[in-house]
Amino acid sequence: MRKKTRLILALDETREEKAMQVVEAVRGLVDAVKINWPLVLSASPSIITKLSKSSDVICDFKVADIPNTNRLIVAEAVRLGARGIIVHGFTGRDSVRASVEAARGADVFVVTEMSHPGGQEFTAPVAERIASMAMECGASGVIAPATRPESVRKIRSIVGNLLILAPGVGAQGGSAGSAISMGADHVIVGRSIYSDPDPKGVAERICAEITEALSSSGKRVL
Ligand code: NUP
Repeated sequence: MRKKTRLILALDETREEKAMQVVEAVRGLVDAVKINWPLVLSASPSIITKLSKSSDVICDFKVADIPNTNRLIVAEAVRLGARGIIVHGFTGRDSVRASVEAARGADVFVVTEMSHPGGQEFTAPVAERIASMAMECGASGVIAPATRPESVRKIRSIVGNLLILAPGVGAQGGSAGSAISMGADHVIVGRSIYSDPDPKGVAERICAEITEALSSSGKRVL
């Protein structure tokens, strides 16, 4: 996936017309658009194809099933134009491997620790095991919580050069700068951008924060 601004838009806006306006407003400021069930269910799966004509689309379907069902879901998402897909890791390595195979070169991102408070209950204790399993299975990257930068740091020490995408910035309380400083490659931001009257202005401010974090941690801005 492109690593230009390192910002990924989480487009959970369910009004399709409004969603498309937000995409237009932040064009050039985001490396990818991540969509989830709210928009896919309200607009129909063809929204994947529509968005993929102008952006890299990540389908955040948190696929969590037996290998055969994972394979079918991932293959359909890729057929519709997804450039990446998010799957759960707790289902085990056979399900994650099946997802990577079905993706046929598209990126598979595996959820480690979830960003909301409940993420500490069951996902945090197994996050590091899931991260190393994701590596073994050939995933392109993992999802780690911007709400707990220390967890991002731990996951980075495990996954080497795999991509880390960090949701939880803004509405959930996390900061883009801290997540990037702790080793995230990209931050995922939804409500703070699409619910704001000035999505472009918010995205610009987040991009500036990312650039600042990258330069103060000595990483090159690509
Ligand atoms: O652990 C996760 N936390 C999380 O928020 C894994 C995710 N995939 N997400 C998704 O990121 C969530 O479903 C939503 O689409 C987005 C965050 O949106 P917001 O809290 O910035 O509005």
